[in-house]
Amino acid sequence: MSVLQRDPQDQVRVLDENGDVVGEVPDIDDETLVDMYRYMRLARHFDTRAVSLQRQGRMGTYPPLSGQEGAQIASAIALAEADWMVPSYREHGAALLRGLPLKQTLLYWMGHEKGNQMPEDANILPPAVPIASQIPHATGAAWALKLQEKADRAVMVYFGDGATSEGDFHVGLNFAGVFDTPNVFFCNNNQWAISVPRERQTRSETIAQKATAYGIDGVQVDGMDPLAVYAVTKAALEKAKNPAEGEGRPTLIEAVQYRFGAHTTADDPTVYRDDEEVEKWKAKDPIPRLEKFLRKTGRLDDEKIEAIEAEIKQQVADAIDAAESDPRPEPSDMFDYTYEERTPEIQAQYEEFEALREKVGDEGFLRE
Ligand SMILES: Cc1ncc(C[n+]2csc(CCOP(=O)(O)OP(=O)(O)O)c2C)c(N)n1
Ligand SMILES: [Mg+2]
Repeated sequence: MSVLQRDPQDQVRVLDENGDVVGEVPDIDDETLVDMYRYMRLARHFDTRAVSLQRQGRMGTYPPLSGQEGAQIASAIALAEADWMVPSYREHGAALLRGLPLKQTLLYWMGHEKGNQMPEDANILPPAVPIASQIPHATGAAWALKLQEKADRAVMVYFGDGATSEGDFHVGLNFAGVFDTPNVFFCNNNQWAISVPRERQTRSETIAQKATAYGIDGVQVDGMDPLAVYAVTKAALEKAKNPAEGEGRPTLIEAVQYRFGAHTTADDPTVYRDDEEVEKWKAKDPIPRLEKFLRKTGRLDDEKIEAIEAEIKQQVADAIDAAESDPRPEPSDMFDYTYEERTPEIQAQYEEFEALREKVGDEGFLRE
């Protein structure tokens, strides 16, 4: 029986907090398991360095992902090469697995238009900041695949718990249900939408249960348990592409997790949540959990971990060097990439901007 055939309240788990097996371990080879761990460590290290760059004034704003590595990496590993990923703004780890270099992610948050240019063969859309706007895009992309008779590819879209209160969430899921599109809707329920807690977001007991109203499958998974996330995502992707007789293609996954850090570097979470709550969730940290499992099962030891640590430090340092040695963008670049030709409004804004730039100079823009 598929891991998806269950009550939306019945959370899928595979590993407990000590890395002991409490569910069904998915079929996944040793190399991929170690890779999963390596990418999770890489995402955490990247995150720490990115926050520090912002604090040093070397980057604009940055949304941290620590705590969410299990959900991001394990779900992205489940994608097949031809599938598509539609991210929000926090999916730096997942995007890396899709082939978006860390340098690009850094450029994006450094305010460089180049950071929006996705590699052509990576099957990934650029980050979406307007909350939930990417959900109908993902449904549309999946519908297009179906119309082109390419529904052997799925589209997985990430969004947060807060996004489920937006109209776009309803539009995307309702359409997917009616048109039976090859979609996986992956909700990273990290308990907070900036300072708004999960219980102020919806009266529903779970987010997964919202799927029922759209006539699609909904499943809740422990989002800090990478093996459970992998199992659920893999099953949902397979069903999207190759449903059994009478099965619908789309699935809503609610990955229950926690963001350890601030919403973005512009936020101070200590004003709206207690340290105690943070500590409680830190005990569920996906990285030590997978590490314990891999050590206990003989797939990882001190020596391998040291090699991984050295490798990821170098990889992140190289990405930072590459991003910082890229020539600074032209300030007027921001007017150039939304439309093929500037609209009259954008042209007027551009002219006003250039006149001001002429008057105060680029240094003047940086003064408060
Ligand atoms: C349409 C829209 N409204 C408001 C905002 C401001 N905003 C940015 S992030 C955010 C919270 C989103 O929370 P959630 O969907 O849970 O995602 P998370 O940041 O927790 O990953 C809000 C309200 C926005 N970007 N877009
Ligand atoms: Mg959230």
